[in-house]
Amino acid sequence: MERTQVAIIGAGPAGLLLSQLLHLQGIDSIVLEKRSRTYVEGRIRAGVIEKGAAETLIEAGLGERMQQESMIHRGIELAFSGKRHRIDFEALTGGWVMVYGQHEVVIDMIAKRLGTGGKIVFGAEDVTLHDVDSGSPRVSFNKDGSHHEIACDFVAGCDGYHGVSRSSFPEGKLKAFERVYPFGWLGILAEAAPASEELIYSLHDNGFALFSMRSPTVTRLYLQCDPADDIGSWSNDRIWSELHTRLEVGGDFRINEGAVREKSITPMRSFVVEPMRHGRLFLAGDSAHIVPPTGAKGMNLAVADVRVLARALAEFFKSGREDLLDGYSETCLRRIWKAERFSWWMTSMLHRAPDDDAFGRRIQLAELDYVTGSEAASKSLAENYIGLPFDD
Ligand code: FAS
Ligand code: PHB
Repeated sequence: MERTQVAIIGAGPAGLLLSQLLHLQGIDSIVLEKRSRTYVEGRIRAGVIEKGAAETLIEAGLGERMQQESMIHRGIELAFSGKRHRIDFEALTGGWVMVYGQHEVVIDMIAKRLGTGGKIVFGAEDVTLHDVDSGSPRVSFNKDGSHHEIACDFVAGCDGYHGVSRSSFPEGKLKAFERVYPFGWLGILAEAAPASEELIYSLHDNGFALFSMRSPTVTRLYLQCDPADDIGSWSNDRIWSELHTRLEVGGDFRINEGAVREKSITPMRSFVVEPMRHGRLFLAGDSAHIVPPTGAKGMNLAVADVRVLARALAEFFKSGREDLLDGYSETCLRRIWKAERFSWWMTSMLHRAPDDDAFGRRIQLAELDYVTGSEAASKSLAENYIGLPFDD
């Protein structure tokens, strides 16, 4: 039976960053990923990295290409009632965010781990956790037809919302909090030069739209749609026509069209489980919490969890201290609920709910008018968007 100090389930941003942070502390880990390397590196997801998360990646030696190829954004725009309003992060907070594709971050992390002797098992099937409430947990998996077992001191469940780790908690141990939204996001990646230098969040009578980007030649765009929609019912012409309608407000702004490289519909939910630990099993990232992407918090929360977990594990292995491990769940949940609140608030303020009435519409517009007209309110949005200070 193979042995490691920390068995990490999942090679997403959470699992890979944890493996790197532990490596920098001289702690051994093995990452088990059910998908192939090509699949994991090609999965289009997040695009906005908080200032603190970007600095964490750079400090961990994962920021070289990111610093060369990413874009620093010092503000965003909110569009409603035919006008666009800029939220100036720099003037309000001195902060910024970084625009760099999540799959680029994952590519950099995998290259770094494998380039420094890290162990990542791709194609690990039927991952199963054993004895996580004992002092000697084990993880088993199948690969290429043979069965494997790993003995370890801890298991980190970084396997996302649909992973196996959360369901390894004993019945009744977990408390779940959930809000499912009556709309989804249709997202496209287009070979088109971004027509705006900053992101535009738009509330239009037809629904929400988001103008984002990946590079000087690639635009990332989202439309509010019915989560039950069949993607086949959305032709590229229909998508572009809706994007022009919902985003081209306030003067001479025109979005550029281009070849659609990727298009998908994502349902939207807010989800948190408590606690995030059972015995020697610790959840981090989407395995413990989901936010609707309107606040651009998902990947950033994964980074925040892993900072706390890596430090707690390092202190345990160095000095046997258990207090940081015991405080892991509580420390992370404080930040998670603030990010859940911000993401729910951005989502409620910027989407048309099927059941909203005329009164609700007026309140929504008044909220946007207040947020964009009050320094205090726009500063609150800005400080949440760029990322609140880390508690760890
Ligand atoms: P991940 O889901 O990324 O990784 C989990 C890994 O575990 C996967 O590779 C999976 O294959 C593997 N796995 C699952 N089950 C397993 C098993 N049984 N055995 C082994 N491996 C297993 N967040 C932002 O911050 N900003 C954004 O702009 C943003 N936009 C988004 C847009 C979309 C369309 C979506 C879907 C999400 C977006 N998010 C955004 C959120 C997203 O980035 C997630 O929060 C982020 O991927 C979470 O990272 P992980 O927790 O590492 O989980
Ligand atoms: C993205 O670029 O994919 C993106 C940006 C901001 C969001 C969500 C997604 O709020």
